[in-house]
Amino acid sequence: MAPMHRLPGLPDRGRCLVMGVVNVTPDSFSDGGSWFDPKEAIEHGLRLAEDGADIIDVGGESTQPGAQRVSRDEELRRIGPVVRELARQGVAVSIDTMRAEVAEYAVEAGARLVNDVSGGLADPSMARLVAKTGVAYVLMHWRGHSHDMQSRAVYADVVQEVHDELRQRMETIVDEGVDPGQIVLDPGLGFAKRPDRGHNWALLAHIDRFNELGRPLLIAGSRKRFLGRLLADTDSTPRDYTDCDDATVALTALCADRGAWAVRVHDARPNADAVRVAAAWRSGGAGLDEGRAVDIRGGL
Ligand code: PMM
Repeated sequence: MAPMHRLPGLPDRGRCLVMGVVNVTPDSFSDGGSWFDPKEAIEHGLRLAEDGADIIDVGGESTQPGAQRVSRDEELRRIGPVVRELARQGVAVSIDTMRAEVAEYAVEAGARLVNDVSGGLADPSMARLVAKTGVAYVLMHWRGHSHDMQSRAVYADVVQEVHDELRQRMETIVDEGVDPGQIVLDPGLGFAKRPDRGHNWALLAHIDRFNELGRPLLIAGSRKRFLGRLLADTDSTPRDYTDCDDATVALTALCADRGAWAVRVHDARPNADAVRVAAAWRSGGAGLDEGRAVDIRGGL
């Protein structure tokens, strides 16, 4: 069984954590445009926390396949008020950014986790910033920016290559001064992974291999295309992401049972239920008083 990990500044609830997504973007894959207004984004973050999300991940740049980059100033304008207000209200905020300057601003505004989908490759200053602040850091497997990442999804053995590339990135940022205890690893479902080649399912089937790297794992499959493809109609039309939340919950339960540290999801409540079911399942009921919840609800 994978060990439970403690990360600086983040909750430890003895179970898989739920990270709720707030994309302050007009163009993210599943919630782009929904919370583009800062007030609505803040309300949405608070609602996710009330629904049981332990961490709220705020992003100002879409990374869906084909997406173009936004400027640093625009990214700051989008995430600034949202990070600040959620942190002020006691929420554990994660900043989803590839830019060290944005991460620095967010950490000063109260963010407790830097979620970098590029694993430090997009901005050479990122490792230094993470080392300097001591903040927890998600290092995701990444092969290039979204505009052409799917052309880089060429693997002889996807599990081995993602594993080795993650290990190498981890060694590099540790050489640059990051404490290994700050690092969370993420196989990067959907990022240079092709739904029609089974890459995402191969990675999920081998979560144990990634646990062997000795660091907590974040898994982010919520509403992604490989789920829509799995649930395609008889005419092969992929199911729309709006109808993939039940599949996401199933994935959450399986990842939590396999020892994932956290899952990143768009809909908090059913996934918060799923991680509690998995915790009880894993423990065989140990520590559960009759009639009491597995643990206190996260959030506020
Ligand atoms: N995926 C998206 C955005 N941020 N962060 C991590 N660590 N891992 C991911 O797989 C990941 C991420 C894209 O999904 P969205 O557009 O639904 O937010």
